[in-house]
Amino acid sequence: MASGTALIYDEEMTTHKLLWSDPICDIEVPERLSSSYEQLRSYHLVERCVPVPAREGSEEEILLVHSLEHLEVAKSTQTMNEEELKRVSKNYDAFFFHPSTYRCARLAVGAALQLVDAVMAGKVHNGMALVRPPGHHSQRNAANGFCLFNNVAIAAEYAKLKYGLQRILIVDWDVHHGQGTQYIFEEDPSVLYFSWHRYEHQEFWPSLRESDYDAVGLGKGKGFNVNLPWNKFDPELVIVSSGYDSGIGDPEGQMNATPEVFAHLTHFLMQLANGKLCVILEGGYHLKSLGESVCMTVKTLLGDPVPQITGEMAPCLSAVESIQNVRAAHKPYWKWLAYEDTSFLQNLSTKSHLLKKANSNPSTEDESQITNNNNTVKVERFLELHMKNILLPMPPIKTAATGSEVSEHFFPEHVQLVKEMDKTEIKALVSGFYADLVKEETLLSLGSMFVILDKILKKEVCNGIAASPTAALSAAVALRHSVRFGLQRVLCVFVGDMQMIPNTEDGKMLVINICEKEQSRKTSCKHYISLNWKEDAEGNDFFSAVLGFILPVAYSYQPNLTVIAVGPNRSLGISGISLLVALLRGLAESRIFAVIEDTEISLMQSIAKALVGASTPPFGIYVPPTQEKVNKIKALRDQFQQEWKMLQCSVKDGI
Ligand code: Q9C
Ligand code: ZN
Repeated sequence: MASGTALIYDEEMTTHKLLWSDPICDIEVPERLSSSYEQLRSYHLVERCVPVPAREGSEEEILLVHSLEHLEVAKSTQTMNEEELKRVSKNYDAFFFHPSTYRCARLAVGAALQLVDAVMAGKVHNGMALVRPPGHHSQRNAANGFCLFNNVAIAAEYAKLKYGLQRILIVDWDVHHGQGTQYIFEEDPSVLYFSWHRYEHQEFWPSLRESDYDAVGLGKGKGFNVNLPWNKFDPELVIVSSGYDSGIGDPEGQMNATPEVFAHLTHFLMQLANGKLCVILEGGYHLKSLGESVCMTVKTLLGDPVPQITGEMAPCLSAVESIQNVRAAHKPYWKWLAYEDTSFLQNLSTKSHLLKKANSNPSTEDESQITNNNNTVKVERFLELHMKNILLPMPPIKTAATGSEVSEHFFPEHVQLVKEMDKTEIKALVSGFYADLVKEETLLSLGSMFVILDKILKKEVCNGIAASPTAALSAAVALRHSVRFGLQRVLCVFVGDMQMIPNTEDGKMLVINICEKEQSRKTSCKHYISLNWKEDAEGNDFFSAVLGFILPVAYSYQPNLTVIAVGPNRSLGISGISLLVALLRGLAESRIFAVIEDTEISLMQSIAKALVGASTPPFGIYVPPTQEKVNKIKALRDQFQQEWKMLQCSVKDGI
């Protein structure tokens, strides 16, 4: 299996630059590339990546997407003087030519194709290409928004042609809508284009009607132009139009995404297409913010722990409204959305943007605007302090496991086997809590549990896995031990029959119990949630519960540690549990302790794989959940969305 992360950078792409004064274009500077690369170097990320050289994209490759005329115009600018360059540039919205622009744009295209080749040939798992000029605004016959050739679109066409792919997902998280990419694939059902972008009801550039949620694609491509993640299209390759202009301090996007947000976006996408992920740079104009965000992306691609997102975990009304609109618009095309309550669309008479204009409150507006054009110094200070908190001390990447039951080869590399504790030590540790429940013969297994848990708590390892003859007891002891150690919030996911539910009253634990049988215990407490779930025969409807309920609750809670316990009579298959573990790595700085009932030993290997960050196996054809299950999730959501606010993003029917 492929491993490693490719990094493509070629200094030559810094030669493209603005020769005259133009206040719209002057943010797209060469330093965007060079300083991002420097930042990667300073975090020692460059040396951890596989260097892949850029190359020139051929004319033939460019013509996969662009017209001959466009190519010829671009080519002709190589020998032009400044006056002529200025004149040609004026023909486009927000673009500038330099004599080296054509060469750089061909390198940018070639870099994207080199990345696709490295990933598809299995040389690496994933990778990132730092390129200029960017691509996603560029159209068949026009340069636009700093873009000459559409690097990502060409990469997708190339992958289809060269590798016979039939399903490619393009995710565009640049702050601007990639209208160029939308136009190119509008009628093509083999490429799903997902973009999220600042829109401001068409006020925000490129200010197009067709950037709205109701642009769902044309003809055969209907349903394949989306603004909503997780449609479960089961792509074979994921290409990211990776703009960082929604980042904090960005003069163009004027939004406030902190660098770790990009770690989470990357982490989500790494679960698709068996991890085949190509990240290609688009926008991002605050040099420091851009550099940090690029580093966060590359670190995540390398499999490092995912940093915690800070701040209030609650969506604003306007965000919820946008998400609901996209769901409604796509309902005819995606089975997943078939249970939507579209009446919501009409109910939107409240139109949050109108409300906001009517009673705009200056004080809160000030607060949300930590940044604007003239306090880039503040942003720099903020980032310096903030990133120090996030990156130091360097969290360990290792996974710990006990070696008693299994041989070393059983686990993927990077798993560290630990020694057990002796009985007296254990006895000392458990005395004081649950001591009466702990029998002599279970002491030993608690011992290995403690060794691993301690390593996690002391941050010697990132996560760990232990087998236990009584997983429920081990988990309960582990929870108590963690809280005693001083952790404020421990998320605990129980799968299977768990006799022993710890006391959650102090609010320092949140238990989500996934079990087959209906629980008698009433779930009135917000820190104990029972999710009654039995996977369907193919075992791939659990996705909806994970994304529609478990993750939003977990992200709202912001745990410091996640404990996952798998007991006997589990109602989930291996792939469901692996998916759960892989996605839970997005929380608690990836700190996870997994304890598995020793009758379920066949799970150990795949859970260990998910813990070290190896990609999850593909899920096969997606099966939408039954109406009964949808209702189940809906009921839980209604019950808990006031407490766990991220549930509001998936509120109303369906997922
Ligand atoms: N007031 C990329 O991020 N800005 N392109 C126009 C008009 C153009 C952005 C502002 C922004 C182009 C790749
Ligand atoms: Zn942009």
